[in-house]
Amino acid sequence: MTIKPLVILPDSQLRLVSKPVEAVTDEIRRLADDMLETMYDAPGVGLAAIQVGIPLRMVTMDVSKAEDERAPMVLLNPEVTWTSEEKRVYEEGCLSIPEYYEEVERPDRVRFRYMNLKGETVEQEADGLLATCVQHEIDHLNGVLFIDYLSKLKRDRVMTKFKKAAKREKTA
Ligand code: K1U
Ligand code: ZN
Repeated sequence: MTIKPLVILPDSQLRLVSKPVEAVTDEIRRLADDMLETMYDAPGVGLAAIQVGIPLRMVTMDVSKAEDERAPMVLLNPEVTWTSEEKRVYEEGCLSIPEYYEEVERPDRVRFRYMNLKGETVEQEADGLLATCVQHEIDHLNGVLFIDYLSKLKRDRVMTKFKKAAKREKTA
């Protein structure tokens, strides 16, 4: 298993629309292991493949609270199939936008469908952090970032900050 480098804002890869996973192969299983290891190391509760530079519709998540009881999830081609009318505000972060957190409003509950690593189709309902996280991760597959839900002023500020940081890194 390998910890992969994270793609960081303003990298344009984060705006790509990822391609479906066609079949569960050894390469996909290896990528799932690497993504889980990268997510736990960060640490984070979710990770989309594009955040490690792979434009495939693949997500890892673990929203379990106890550190000694991991509950890793690997979602291939996940889709939201239903959202509740009720909304919920959660302070979100993103491993591709380090140390920046803002409140985002999203549907409180969702139903989502995905293929697991056994090639089975799974449909499940989520609330709480799992509901927020799965929506955040599916957004990544479509090139959408949580800062897109903020005001233009906030989004411009964060973009400027990360563009400057990337420029400094280049000249260092
Ligand atoms: O996709 C990502 O960038 C991962 C992101 C997922 C997420 C977090 C919060 C709300 C929505 C989506 C993160 O994991 S950011 C880090 C984080 O939230 C966290 C880190 C350690 C422990 C608990 C949470
Ligand atoms: Zn993110």
